[in-house]
Amino acid sequence: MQATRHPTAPAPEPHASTDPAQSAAQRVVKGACPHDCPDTCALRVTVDNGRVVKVQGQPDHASTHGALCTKVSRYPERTYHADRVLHPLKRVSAKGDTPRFERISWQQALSEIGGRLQAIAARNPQAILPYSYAGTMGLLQGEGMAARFFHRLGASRLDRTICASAGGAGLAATYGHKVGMHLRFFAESRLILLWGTNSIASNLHFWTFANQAKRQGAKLVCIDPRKTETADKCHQHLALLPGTDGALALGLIHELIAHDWLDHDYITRHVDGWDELRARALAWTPERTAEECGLTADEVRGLARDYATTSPAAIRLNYGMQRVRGGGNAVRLIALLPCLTGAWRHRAGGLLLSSSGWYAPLRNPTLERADLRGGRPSRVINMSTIGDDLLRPASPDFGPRIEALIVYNSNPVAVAPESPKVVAGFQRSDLLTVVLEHFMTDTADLADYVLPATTQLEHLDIHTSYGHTDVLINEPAVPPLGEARPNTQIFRDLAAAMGLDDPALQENDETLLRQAFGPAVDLQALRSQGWVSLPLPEAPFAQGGFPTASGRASAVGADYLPNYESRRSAPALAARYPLAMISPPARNFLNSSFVNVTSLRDIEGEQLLEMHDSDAHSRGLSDGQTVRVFNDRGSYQCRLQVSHRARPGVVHGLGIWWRKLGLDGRNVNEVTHQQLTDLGAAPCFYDCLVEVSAA
Ligand SMILES: Nc1nc2c(c(=O)[nH]1)N[C@H]1C(S)=C(S)[C@@H](COP(=O)(O)OP(=O)(O)OC[C@H]3O[C@@H](n4cnc5c(=O)[nH]c(N)nc54)[C@H](O)[C@@H]3O)O[C@H]1N2
Ligand SMILES: Nc1nc2c(c(=O)[nH]1)N[C@H]1C(S)=C(S)[C@@H](COP(=O)(O)OP(=O)(O)OC[C@H]3O[C@@H](n4cnc5c(=O)[nH]c(N)nc54)[C@H](O)[C@@H]3O)O[C@H]1N2
Ligand SMILES: [Mo]
Repeated sequence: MQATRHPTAPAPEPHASTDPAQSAAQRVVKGACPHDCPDTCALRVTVDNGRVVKVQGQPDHASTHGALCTKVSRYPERTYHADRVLHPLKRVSAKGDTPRFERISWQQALSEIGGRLQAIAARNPQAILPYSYAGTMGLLQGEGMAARFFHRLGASRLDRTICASAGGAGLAATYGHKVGMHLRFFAESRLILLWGTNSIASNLHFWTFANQAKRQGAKLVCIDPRKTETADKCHQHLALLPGTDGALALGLIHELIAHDWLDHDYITRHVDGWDELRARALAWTPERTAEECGLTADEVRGLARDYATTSPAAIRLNYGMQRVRGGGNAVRLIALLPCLTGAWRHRAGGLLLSSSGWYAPLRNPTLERADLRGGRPSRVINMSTIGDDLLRPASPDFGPRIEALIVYNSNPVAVAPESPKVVAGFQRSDLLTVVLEHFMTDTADLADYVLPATTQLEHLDIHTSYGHTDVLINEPAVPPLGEARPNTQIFRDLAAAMGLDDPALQENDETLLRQAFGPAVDLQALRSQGWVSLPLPEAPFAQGGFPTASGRASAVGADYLPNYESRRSAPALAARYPLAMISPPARNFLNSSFVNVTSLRDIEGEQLLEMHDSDAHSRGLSDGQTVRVFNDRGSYQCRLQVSHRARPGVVHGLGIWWRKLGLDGRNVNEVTHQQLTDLGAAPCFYDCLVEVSAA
């Protein structure tokens, strides 16, 4: 299988265009949005006299469709921001104190860091830990060279669970991989369930297709505790309680059975474990389901009827619903719905949570060179429990204490759960922390060394997506600013400084680019058009053929698990902290990225807590007042917004602010916990009880 230019795609633009409307000094460069978002847009970057003046969406890339979100259209503002870190920095103040750094040369930075890492590695390389996530989703500037470096060192490995591993594991347990419907066929659906997704804020280019279906008469139903801007635009909004999605799915299955709305032929041929699931679902009457989910029995019945009797019916599931104890199983139960009704028979029916598994057969598994580890043992640290793990002493179970942390593409001090422990860990004076960054984030503030990294406009990369199925190229538009270097280069330089002489640690970005997919992607087509599409069937599971060992979808063991922290599972805790808190993305930030871009922060205003009028009233709180949000783990202050977007009993701490830009130097993760989900060992950000009082 080879990914090539789509046969119906327009003729490619030349590599650097010579649009007559542009001045002689202007060039247009093909890029890809690097951010952690399902849309992975194709970018058209305009460079004038060596400076990027405009970033736009490529008009002929199907899902980008010439449009960018507000954030990424401001990308030049981020790249040329006055606060960019453009030189290596070394800490000169103690870790609990106001952070102060001095500028040093690359040579000094590399030799000091290299020397300290060598000393630790000589005792036990597993005391060294990489910490990274999806600050860039590029295959090169992500783990491309970093993984080689850490494998060669024999460092601890990081389990990258912070976002999607519960849902990913749920999807893999059900379908065999992270695969689903094609984005474009949502436009032909007659019913779309937008389940745990605020598409208009965080998956805008999906919304275009949903909106097209809506204009052609489709019904749109939003299933989300919060009345989001997406819910405003759907025909119906079901505001269930956080973490009860698995119960809702079982209640729907109950109705499919009761009315015999099942596709028995599809189930017999393509589903394992149906009898067992059927028995479990029969206990979930509409009344019991409604009671668990905080809905009415008629809402449950109506949803089941709509879903079973409208064809084609599609589900856009997103990761918002799996950040709870039972998140993995909830994904399993929801992913089974289109198998029970046979919705998969149609190309506009089925489900999409992630499309990333479609790339797996084409990816070159050796890009990251796990062989460089050479059979040495590898301890695995879960990134979601970094708070606890940084504070853990050496022990036979745990292994060596973490002595060095190298952070890139992530801002754990702001985004990891239970910040009081994360901060205490990063403040350890005996911990060596090196942070590769664009800005002085909360994490960089606690570093020993900060190394200036390039942004997407300054480096080469190649991208996959978890919302569509194209491969994109990102050509550098301008040379690195100041003394910034690509992540790949920083790891090559560190390897050289440490005398690690394996040639794989010196391969350049062009070589890595060729290796990322090998012959499976036509690089010439990729570079001339900017993207290539994977050749995939339109209705992937019309005749079954799931990428499981048996080729059948699996219902074996899928069940509902209530939250760790809820009225039902923890009544004593709920008596003290009666409000369920979720902390979904703010529209104009991307996780904690863009919080320092003034024009975007001005739109968001300040850190907000949305609360229903009745909850505010019973606490004597009023709109606009400063409040303290707290539980046994910690507290933070923010501005109260009495809002119709909140249902009674649920509050929304919109994320993810830089701590230092919060009212009291803290953010929402001060109160979240480090317990892990049922599948995939992910954090439970939206499984969290709090109380709120006047500050
Ligand atoms: N603008 C913007 N876009 C983003 C991001 C961002 O921070 N800002 N983040 C990016 C990232 S990292 C990711 S992983 C993706 C997807 O990121 P997601 O976290 O899936 O983001 P949303 O699509 O906003 O979905 C969250 C929605 O789920 C709802 N929700 C919370 N708890 C529950 C629950 O228990 N059940 C149900 N049914 N719904 C629940 C929230 O109210 C919210 O509206 O988006 C990406 N896109
Ligand atoms: N309470 C709560 N917490 C959450 C969530 C939530 O919904 N609620 N969402 C969770 C989710 S879904 C996710 S994905 C995580 C996200 O957490 P992270 O992956 O840490 O994402 P960001 O906060 O955007 O931080 C990414 C950092 O990478 C840097 N960066 C970007 N590109 C590059 C590059 O090329 N080189 C280098 N060296 N650095 C780069 C950026 O400047 C930025 O500071 O947060 C999680 N935390
Ligand atoms: Mo995420």
